Amino acid sequence: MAKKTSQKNSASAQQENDKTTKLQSFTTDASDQFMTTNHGLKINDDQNSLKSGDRGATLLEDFILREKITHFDHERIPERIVHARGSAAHGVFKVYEDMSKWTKAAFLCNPGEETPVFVRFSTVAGSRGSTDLARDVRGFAVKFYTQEGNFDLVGNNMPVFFIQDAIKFPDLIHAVKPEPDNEMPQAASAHDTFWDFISQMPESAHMIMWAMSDRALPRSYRMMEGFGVHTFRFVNQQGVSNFVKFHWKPLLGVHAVAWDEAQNISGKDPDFHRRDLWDAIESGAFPEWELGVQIVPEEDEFKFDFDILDPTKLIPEELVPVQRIGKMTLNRNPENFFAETEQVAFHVGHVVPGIDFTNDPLLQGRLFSYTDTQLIRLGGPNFHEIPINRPIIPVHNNQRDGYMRQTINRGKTSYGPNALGNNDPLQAKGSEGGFVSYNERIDAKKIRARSRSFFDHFSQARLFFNSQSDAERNHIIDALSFELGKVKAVPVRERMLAVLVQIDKSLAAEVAFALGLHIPKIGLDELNNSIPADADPKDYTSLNPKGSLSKSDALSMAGTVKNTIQTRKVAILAADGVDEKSLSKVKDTLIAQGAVVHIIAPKLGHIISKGDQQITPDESFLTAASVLYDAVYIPGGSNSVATLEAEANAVHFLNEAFKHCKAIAADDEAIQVLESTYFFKKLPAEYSTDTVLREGVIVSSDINSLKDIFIKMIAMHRFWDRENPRKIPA
Ligand code: HDE
Repeated sequence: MAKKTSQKNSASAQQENDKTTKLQSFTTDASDQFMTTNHGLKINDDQNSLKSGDRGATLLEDFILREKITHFDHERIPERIVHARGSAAHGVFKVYEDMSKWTKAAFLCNPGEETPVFVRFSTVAGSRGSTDLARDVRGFAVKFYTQEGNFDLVGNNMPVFFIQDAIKFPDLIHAVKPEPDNEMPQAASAHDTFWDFISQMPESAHMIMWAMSDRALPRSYRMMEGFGVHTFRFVNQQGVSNFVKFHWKPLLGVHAVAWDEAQNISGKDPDFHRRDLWDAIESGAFPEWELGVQIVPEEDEFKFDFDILDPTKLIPEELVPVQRIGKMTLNRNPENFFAETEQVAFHVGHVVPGIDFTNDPLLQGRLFSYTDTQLIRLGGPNFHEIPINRPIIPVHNNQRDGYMRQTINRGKTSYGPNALGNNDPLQAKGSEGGFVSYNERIDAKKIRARSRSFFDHFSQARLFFNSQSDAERNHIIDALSFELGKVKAVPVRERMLAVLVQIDKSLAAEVAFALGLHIPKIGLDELNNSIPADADPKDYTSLNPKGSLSKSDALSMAGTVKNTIQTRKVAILAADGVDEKSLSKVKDTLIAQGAVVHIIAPKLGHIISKGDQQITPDESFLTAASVLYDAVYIPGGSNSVATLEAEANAVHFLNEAFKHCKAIAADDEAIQVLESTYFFKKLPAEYSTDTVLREGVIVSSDINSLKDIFIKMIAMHRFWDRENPRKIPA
């Protein structure tokens, strides 16, 4: 009966690696197969249950019905308490150069070696079915299936965190999740309990700047940075340890959408990021990131004006440059969402020899949480046997049994030492690849307290705010005004203003204005529960304010990669009578440069061009929306132009594209469509390439130069200056 055993994904461009090949033995494909019960019995009628006569009751005997319904009743498992909504992909990682000077991790020492990876991106606060475009931190969890076991780099798209100590994590998450009495709001931090907590946690000030910035609204998972957040250790063969921070740098640059756009996308396509990742991989446009490391020698541990163990601090790239040491490429979509994306279990404690932990108190707490959470979520101690979680190398130990055990362990002994079983499995010495914890000296008193070196909560929040472009800074102010505006309790808003004023007076003043409030005078000790009673306010400043940076360019997205239009989505608005030359010249050039182009017409089916060609639109104005595209072009052709001008949806499309600061191009013949928009009056009368590149709108009869400039405009991504003087809500 088994005519086929397994089948690969449809897109041939997708790649296999050691892990995906191993997964094949667990995959099944029903093409050309008979339907069976879970026990292999062929089913002859899956439409009707077994009844006592035509109109009689269903018989308890119907084991086929019972099996089917019982399995269905048990299909759901608990969603992750955080990071419930996610999307994942397979890929590979390759190191550029031998890193053995710093670490003995074999996958970082052999430039020829390809290490399979599985990467899951996520939002944090929302449930499994919530929108991708929530204002939120994004998870960026990478499982490396190395020859020495799995290494999980369980990071986020922001380099710092809200709290310094793991003991506050349940409070943080209870505060941000929907409120417990009415389960509102979903996937949003804009509510009383979140800001009530944050306003009393000044240590979250730095992370709040990130979360209120456009970093919380990525254009794509493929266009965000990733960070390991904590300081880890690299340990080399000689046992020498250096501190290390991990970074992921996307080759397509770091790009965001506007807040108004994000809210619209949430309605038009809540799966926007999931679809974007899936489509890119299906089409062979494989997402790529470089792995970066910042390495700090042990002897430099105390040379910074912050504590490198404090997860609310980053190491500015200006102080310790990020070395790019390898590349990750995601080149294959999962076969099955539940089996892979949902059941994958990451753990910050999955390390390989050469990578070790530090005493960062947040990291230390995480080392406990990740196994614990899988026990309940995946239902028992054998979750490591789920195919996606298995290492690519064999597992041998004396752990046995438990729910859903799959491995059939041979032999009598499941203990050690054992003489009966030859003492197998053997312990591996360090020289044989056994993991040996870094020999850190510990000599301390047991205390329940916060180190004073963790007390400066505002210097890096200020550094972040000061490092933003004008537009990015305005977006932070708008985001805070929005979020605190949604808070009903005025004392919470006021306490938050008292925190913001510590970061930047103008920031606090602008938010206070939007809220119609004055900035209250509240002492820090009233704001911060973790401050000991004997604390002195001078403890809450930087350890070395004079040594601090005032600006770090790496913290702004303004200077990111802007030289490619690869995978950007461009809409071409057209109707019957469109000039096919004007359309195809631009379309073909954009596609040749790697953009995704959709023709959008008043209705689906086909349109007939000026030269009588039949063109099939990809979307109609009903199914498409400007917020799902990065740029828009209107080709010539008088009939098409007249139809679009009269089509309210086409004009709305353009108005929205302008409002969200996107590149807009029109054939000279199509200018009358632009004339119907609200922004036409704002455009400069005379054009030069310079004005066009500043404004992001081009109208020209010279299609050749139009397409070249349009490409530059799309590469720039957004023309945030258009928001000035801040009359456009975005
Ligand atoms: Fe997590 N986190 N976390 N976290 N985290 C989980 O583990 C936790 C933290 C991160 O795609 C949970 O398997 C504690 C920082 C990602 O499957 C849970 C603390 C960072 C993912 C958990 C933190 C992260 C998780 C929920 C404070 C960035 C999704 C489901 C001490 C460096 C992984 C699960 C995936 C998931 C606990 C803080 C990243 C409950 C206790 C900081 C990307 O174990």
